[in-house]
Amino acid sequence: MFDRRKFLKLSAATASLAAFSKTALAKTTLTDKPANYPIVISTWGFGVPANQEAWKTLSTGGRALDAVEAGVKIPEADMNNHTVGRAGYPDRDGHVTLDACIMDELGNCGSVAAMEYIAHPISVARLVMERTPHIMLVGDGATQFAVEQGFKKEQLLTPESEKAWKEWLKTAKYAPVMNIENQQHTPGSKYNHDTIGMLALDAKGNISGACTTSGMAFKLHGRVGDSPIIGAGLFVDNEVGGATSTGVGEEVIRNVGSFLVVELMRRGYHPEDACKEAVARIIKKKPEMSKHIQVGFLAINKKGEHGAYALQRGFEYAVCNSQQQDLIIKGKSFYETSEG
Ligand code: SD4
Repeated sequence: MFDRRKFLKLSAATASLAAFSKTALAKTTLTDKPANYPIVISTWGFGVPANQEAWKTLSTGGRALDAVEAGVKIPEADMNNHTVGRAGYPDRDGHVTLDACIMDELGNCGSVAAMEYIAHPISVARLVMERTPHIMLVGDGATQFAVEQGFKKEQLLTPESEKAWKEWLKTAKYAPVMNIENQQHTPGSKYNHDTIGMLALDAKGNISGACTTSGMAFKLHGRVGDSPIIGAGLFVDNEVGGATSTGVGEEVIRNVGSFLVVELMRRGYHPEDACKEAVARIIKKKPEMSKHIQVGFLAINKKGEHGAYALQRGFEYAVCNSQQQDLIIKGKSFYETSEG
């Protein structure tokens, strides 16, 4: 909860931010509104079944950490989802490499990146957090750790993904051009969206988050995006709230996007305004590129207030609480007129 006196002191000290945050502050409710939790939110419409799975834990008094892990395992296992988990599209060499991270209310976190052959990277990330002194394992080391922990090693390249990859190879220039995927397939196209980022507040008001993806389709072998990077694709702070992102990870990493959103909320920004400012930073650094790529941020504060903002139209997020378990909210965007 906000301490009003501390908050005002902090606002005064951060003069440069204060001017910008005037509208944000006006929107932030500092009164004792009843808290809106438990609640779980996640990126994109396919977050609905993932949220509903998380809700089984949240609605029975379970921990947010367990909820988000169980929730994102739904799209990870979905054979029709080609951007998360086992049916994800491969990189340009035909390898399915998965990225995921998880973070709890105590600031513990775990992550795996560019991991092959394991269908549930989020669960491996959780075990990195709980059973090793490390935060991040990558590539073969991540796979080896997963196998040692009892995960099944399997070929993840499905016949459908292989077909899509071979189709892409017909026209792909085999050159390491940054974001070539996005030049060929517009933002929000079937190839390049649908990372799931999930944030939950449990009945105690504790927050956790999870983020999992197969990354940009047909990426360079070894490429890692924002999704497994704590602070970029996901960040939670139990004093403030949490944020997650989807879209072109390079631009999110460049701006340490999710950390930025949480820090803005710490200064009193409403979640939507914090996401909007993070999007503005991306545009400021890369104005031309920003017109042609998609990045979306999603955030929630400790009161359960949530919001999102994206570069392009078409971003949406799913919300689940005691009132409704299948709500989808359209995110606002900077380029309102683009095709999402
Ligand atoms: C990445 N952010 O690997 C992920 C991919 C994604 O919409 O979200 N695409 O950069």
